[in-house]
Amino acid sequence: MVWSDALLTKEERSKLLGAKNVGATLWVTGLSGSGKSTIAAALEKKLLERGVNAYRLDGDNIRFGLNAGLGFSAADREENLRRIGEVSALFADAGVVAITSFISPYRASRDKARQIHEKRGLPFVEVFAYVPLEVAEARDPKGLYKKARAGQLKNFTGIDDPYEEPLRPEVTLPTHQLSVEQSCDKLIEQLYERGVLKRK
Ligand code: ADX
Repeated sequence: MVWSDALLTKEERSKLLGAKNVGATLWVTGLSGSGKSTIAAALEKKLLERGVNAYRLDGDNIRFGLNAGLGFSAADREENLRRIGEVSALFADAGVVAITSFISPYRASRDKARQIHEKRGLPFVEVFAYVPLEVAEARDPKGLYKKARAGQLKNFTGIDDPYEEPLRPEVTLPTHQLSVEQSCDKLIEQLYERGVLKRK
């Protein structure tokens, strides 16, 4: 099979769309309860309010649809993230700022998503939503840590399943020390630095 290229560059596409940005993916990774979805939702709103076309791909939501049927074994998580790597690259290629929020516990899966983007010249920003496990566990917004500790939920990330911390994330957000506002500001700054948002 042969890849079929568009007839325009991403700059030309952005110009024709009258966009204030070029497409990119912000890949937010972190433990359950680290604040990924909260930050993704807040950032999406802030970007849209500035007229930037942003769209969230959220782990919980995607598992209802595209990835319904996938569980939490290593193979299923890998497939979950493989698909999201591809889908986010399509969004980014379409000129959207895609914001993914998946635990994405394996370095190899995140690196693969990065490669897909870089191969196609699409900006990829790895964002580590960092909190110590104790903090995530104390937050326990869905009561899942409690279940995992009680042995009612197996293969729960951070308890009896691994989380491989990013080695060189472009942005680290210690969400127990930063407000949602401050986290969003850091991400917006990063988008300017990467040339995803244009300074006028
Ligand atoms: S990932 O590991 O494949 O990236 P994803 O982000 O899609 O995970 O889904 C994580 C969400 O699924 C968690 O926020 C939690 O609500 C739910 N969940 C259910 N079972 C597990 C589990 N065993 N480990 C982690 N999350 C789980």
